[in-house]
Amino acid sequence: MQRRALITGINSQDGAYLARLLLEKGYEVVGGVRVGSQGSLWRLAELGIADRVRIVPVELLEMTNLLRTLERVQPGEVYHLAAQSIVGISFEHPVYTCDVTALGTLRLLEAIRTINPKIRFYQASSSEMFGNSEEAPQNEVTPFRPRSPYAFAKLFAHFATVNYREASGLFAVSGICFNHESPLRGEEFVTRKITMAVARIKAGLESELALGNLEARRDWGYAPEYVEAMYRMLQQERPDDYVIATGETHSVQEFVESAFAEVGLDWRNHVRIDPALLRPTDVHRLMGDATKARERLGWSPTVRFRDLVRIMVTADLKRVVG
Ligand code: G4F
Repeated sequence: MQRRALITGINSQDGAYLARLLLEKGYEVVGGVRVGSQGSLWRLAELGIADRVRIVPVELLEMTNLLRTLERVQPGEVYHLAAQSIVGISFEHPVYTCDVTALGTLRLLEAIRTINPKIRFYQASSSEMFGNSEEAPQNEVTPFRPRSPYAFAKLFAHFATVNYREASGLFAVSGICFNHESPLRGEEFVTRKITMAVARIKAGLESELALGNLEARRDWGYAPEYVEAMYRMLQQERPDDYVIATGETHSVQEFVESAFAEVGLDWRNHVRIDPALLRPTDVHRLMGDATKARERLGWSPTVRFRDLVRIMVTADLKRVVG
């Protein structure tokens, strides 16, 4: 029988790449999007799979909708990617962020327990949960020190997943993914904001890029490789949690330098620091240790930092100048 997966947040970067991967593996893919967000399916269109997935409305704030959706779709696997995932915005909307990202996950777990506890569940956890960890690199046993409403909402969802696995016996896994980027990343995140600006500046459409904290360091990987890890986590014999990361850390400034260098420009002539873009509390340095994923899932990243910058700048140049 054909396997059926439900992806919440299929309109996101990861949702689109995961949908493509599952389709390649022969799955029937059903994608959940919020009511009113149907217009944001451009990523599926870019990957050429928009007409190969079934879209259903999924509202994480509404328990009855989740119950009905699971009853109707009857998925074997649920990949829960939907969230209020913009860290900066979570400081302005902490309650909404927690309602969607923390309680929304809890509602979904409850719905799975009620409708069919055999459904396999993937939770998109985040390296933001480590916050300003004193340990580096961070792995599955590193203590969490969240620094934003987004991060503590994700932490709630992470432990809800662990608890439903332990207390209710669900096949529930949590992928603690470090930052992962691609040409399908939204411009509200720093990497894509930079590469899009580089393309526009190179094309003469703009001259300046306003940024916040250039010193923050992140472990940036390539999103299509990260969705492969998500898939593998749900195919294991036993459910568990995994860190997914490259093991390298680079500053925002290094990303900026590399992106401008790709098109032969000096970033110092174009970048302006805007204090309004600084967060009340930021995470200074993230670097993951994905040893467990390598050993148990056979997963390791191949796209390195410079490759990632090049892929993203090249794609945005193509978008802007054709
Ligand atoms: O690209 P960012 O917004 O990503 P952030 O906050 O690390 O979170 C992303 O990765 C997480 C995984 O660790 C996900 F869970 C989360 O959903 C999201 O995908 O910011 C990266 C760094 C921050 O330190 C930020 O302060 O870049 C800094 N930054 C500097 N100027 C900026 C800007 N970030 C944004 N978004 N916009 C700026 O202008």
